[in-house]
Amino acid sequence: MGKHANRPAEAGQSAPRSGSPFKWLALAVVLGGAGIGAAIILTGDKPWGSSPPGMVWIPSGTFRMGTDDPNYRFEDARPIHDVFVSGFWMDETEVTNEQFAAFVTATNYVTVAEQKPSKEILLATMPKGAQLPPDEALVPFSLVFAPPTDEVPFENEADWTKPVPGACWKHPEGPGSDIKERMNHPVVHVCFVDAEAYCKWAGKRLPTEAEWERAARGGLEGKPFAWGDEPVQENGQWRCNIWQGRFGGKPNALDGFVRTAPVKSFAPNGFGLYDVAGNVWEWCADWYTPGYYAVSPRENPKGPAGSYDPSRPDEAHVPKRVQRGGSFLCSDGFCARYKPYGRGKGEVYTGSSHIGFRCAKDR
Ligand SMILES: [Ca+2]
Repeated sequence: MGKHANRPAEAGQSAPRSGSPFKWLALAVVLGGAGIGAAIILTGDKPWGSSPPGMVWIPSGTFRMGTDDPNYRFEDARPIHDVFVSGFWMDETEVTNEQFAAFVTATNYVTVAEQKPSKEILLATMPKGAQLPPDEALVPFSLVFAPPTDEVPFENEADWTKPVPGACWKHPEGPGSDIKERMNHPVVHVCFVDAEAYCKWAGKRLPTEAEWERAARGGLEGKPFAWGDEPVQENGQWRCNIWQGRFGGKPNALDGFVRTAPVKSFAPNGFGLYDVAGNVWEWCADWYTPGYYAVSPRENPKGPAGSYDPSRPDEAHVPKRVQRGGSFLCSDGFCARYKPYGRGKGEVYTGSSHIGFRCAKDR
């Protein structure tokens, strides 16, 4: 026991008396601290107040990013590495036609697919050796999924997507098609540049690839699917909008959808996010390189300084951003990248009928 343990209060110092306001102040501090502690346990680091409309809070945390899945389609998702991601807001659904229409109405924005292609952009983004088309051939167009009548190699996209003049977000299959009955479907035919423009208008931003994967995993560790371990189909019930059967021939859309599905058609993941598997690919903010995981910072990685895609030597130089989540064209038989660790990539001025996005927002 210390020598001053029983020393009386020195002159000029009054010991706290029963009923002193200091005691109640101390009690308030203790209880207040306990309350804050309980609130942190109950809500994570979610900001106080209501959530931005249509967004959910993804709490700060460290997760295991990437996979050791032996499928060669996931070679660029190795190695598994720990990544810390600060909390952020994430759109619970892909941006819908209705939401994108509101943006266009407010801003008169014209998407890249609705504009005559510029020669400068074409020169920067064409595969090596490709010839610039004649000027009269430079008309607005986008790439539309054309179901192949025969079985074709999935890897050769030209066999199953066709450039369609006039195809754009309002006319997803080209002139004559519209979105009147699809206002709650994800917007498509939006390139990276269009997605960024929407985000800026909405006061949001595209998620980083690490944020996207953290969110898509729904708080689960090392699971093969956004919903956990259960197979993608059980008793005829599908857990997401992907492709069924072989690729080619008549589509057999056993999940109910040959192309896009209305958002929220399938159950959300553990964080309350819908359609992080399948439906449409989603643009992320990061440049794409296949080897990034080996050198990635372990805290809030933002991607490499530029892109490089050696899987397509003729277009390795073409600037590409990451896409995530897979689309209605994925299947375990060919593109299995609808899994939460699957990585995709695309040229920044090119959209298509199976690419959309969702937004993130800082606290
Ligand atoms: Ca489907």
